Amino acid sequence: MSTTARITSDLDPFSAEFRADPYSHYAALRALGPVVWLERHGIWAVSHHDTVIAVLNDWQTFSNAGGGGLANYFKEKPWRPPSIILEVDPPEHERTRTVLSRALSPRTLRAIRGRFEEDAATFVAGAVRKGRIDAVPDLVQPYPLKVFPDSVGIEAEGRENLLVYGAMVFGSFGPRTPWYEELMTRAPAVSAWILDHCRRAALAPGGVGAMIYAAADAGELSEDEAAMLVRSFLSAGVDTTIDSIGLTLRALAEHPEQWALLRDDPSLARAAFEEATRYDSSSQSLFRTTTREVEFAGATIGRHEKVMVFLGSAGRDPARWEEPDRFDIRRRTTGQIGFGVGIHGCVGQMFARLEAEVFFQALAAAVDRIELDGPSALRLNPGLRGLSSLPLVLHRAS
Ligand code: OW7
Repeated sequence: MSTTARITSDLDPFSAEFRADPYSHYAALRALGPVVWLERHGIWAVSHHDTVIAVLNDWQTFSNAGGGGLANYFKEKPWRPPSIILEVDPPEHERTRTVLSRALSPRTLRAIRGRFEEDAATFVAGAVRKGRIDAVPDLVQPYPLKVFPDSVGIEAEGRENLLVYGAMVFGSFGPRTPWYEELMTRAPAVSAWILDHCRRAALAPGGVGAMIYAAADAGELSEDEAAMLVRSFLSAGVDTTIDSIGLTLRALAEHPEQWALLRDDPSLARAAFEEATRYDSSSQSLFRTTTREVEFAGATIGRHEKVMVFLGSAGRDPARWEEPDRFDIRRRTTGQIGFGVGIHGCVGQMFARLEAEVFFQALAAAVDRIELDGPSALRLNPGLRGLSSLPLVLHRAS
């Protein structure tokens, strides 16, 4: 018989207080222990850098087939057919992952970079001309919302559906709140638009979406699987990059000396984004579901239980990072896991890095100084951390 006393906490990672200042709550969680039972939701929390990595590397025990969010697909019906890359384990995962990795490979990125540069320069020029902006609607949202669907090969009309759908996908990672139920009243119409745009005929030739259908033509996927993988692009490709670019911009605006480093040496753009992904990742947490009872880091976790894994806490763990709460774009960020790690580590991370690198290089070339022009606001989605507002004044480079 096991006599392990479980460490419990009444912290609610989905509460407004927690989300407003997750980092102080992570410190409290880490102090309680590497594995803590969150009694409010009946789930386990893993918050230390080393144990987060251990969970993510043990896919046999900590499965993705139980769903990417709080909902337990071993016990509940999913809100949509599960993702065939995120919400599956090997061996099924291997084939779909291979196709998506190839579509998002360095060769694709080399072909796309020039268009990213043109679009970034255009959006940055517009924002600089305006000077006083809300950076979220004026700059941070429009750029990914153009370059990502352009790359996939989605028509220009109706792209706002991508934002609503993304909100649903990541909203579904959290609890069933009134906010979620209200959002989901739009699910039938928005899902129909999304699925329509996942069809072969809806995708422009030469795009990343068409590359998925080329894999179907080569016999690697069925036609339905190709549509489901395009759905994964449209689920995970837009909000994530909007939020991570927004949080990076805020970190730079709040640390003028770091902005000055980047402005004086735009080759630091990639490093700045990487450090921001450690410091304030748009993906703060994700879920695994146990396939069996397991002894893990001093706790006995039962079979088919949900484990909430805090990437955002791993990035601030003082056992791994020196002065973890300091934003320092010259830091060595090796070991940064804001994109996750292991077989489900973000398949689009090179794409996201390129988008961000090009964006911050364009900004560094055009802007001398960034002035905060009021408080920023977080957006209310339990599955992603990001901003709904970031008032700034951009002072142009002379
Ligand atoms: C998908 C955790 C990021 C995701 C998120 C949401 C949806 C999907 C993947 O990965 O549909 O594959």
